[in-house]
Amino acid sequence: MTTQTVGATPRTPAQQRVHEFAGDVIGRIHAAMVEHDMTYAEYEQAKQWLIEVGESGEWPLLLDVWFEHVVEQLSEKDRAGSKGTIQGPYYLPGVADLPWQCALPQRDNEPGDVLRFSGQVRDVDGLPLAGAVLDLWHADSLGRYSGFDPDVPDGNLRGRVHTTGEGRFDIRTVVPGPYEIPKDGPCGRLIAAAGWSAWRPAHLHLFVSAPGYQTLTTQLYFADEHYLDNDIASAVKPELVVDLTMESPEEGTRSWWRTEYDFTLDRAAS
Ligand code: MBD
Ligand code: FE
Repeated sequence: MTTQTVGATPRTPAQQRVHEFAGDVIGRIHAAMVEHDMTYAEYEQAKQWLIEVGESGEWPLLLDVWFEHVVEQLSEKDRAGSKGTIQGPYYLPGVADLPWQCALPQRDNEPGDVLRFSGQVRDVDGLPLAGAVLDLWHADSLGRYSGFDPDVPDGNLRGRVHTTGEGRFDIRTVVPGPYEIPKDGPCGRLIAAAGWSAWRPAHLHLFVSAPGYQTLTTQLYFADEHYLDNDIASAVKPELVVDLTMESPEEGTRSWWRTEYDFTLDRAAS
């Protein structure tokens, strides 16, 4: 792309980085338009689609589905602790504070199988961490997030779990369902127009934090589930896929799924 400096003033280093990145992005879009011989009708359609992405509020969805994984993978090289992955668009702050052994807020008769999720937070040397918090959020068994789906009560399946002095937690929730990008918005229309899969595999979202340590942003997925190999958000890593085992210790009691996962955190940069 041809660009001009403003007058004869040399660019500052910050301007230079914007110039190089934004200029490169614009130039690559030009190249795609040329390579695919874009028509004027297609240009008008693309323009209208982009306007609708904004009007519908789907920019966070679009960016986190198609772009966040790239910057997340670039950020990985600075860390030695547990694998992370993208945050996605559905985190909400200010949820219920919960003790180390707890049930996430849920409806009476919350649909889905019961899931017990336990483990420990440690540093990279294996030392248990005091004061660790798991900020957890996930979709219900039908793939719907509280705070974003009007059929799910606020705060459902979200909580800040305060671990024991040795970083332990034991959380009862339900197994989430896979998530489908909404069909009625511009992202869904693009997916349908291109013939792509609109699904993310079922997952739990977590921020794992402790004083003096880098907060880990991650997700856990379930072995043998659908869409692990074609996540539309490209956010699955093999280290994040956990096994579920069925437990039902007493005759006549309802059984549940169990998974265990230990998190290791990197020290904060001092
Ligand atoms: C999700 O639930 C999600 O986690 C991401 C990354 C994108 C869209 C929906
Ligand atoms: Fe999600």
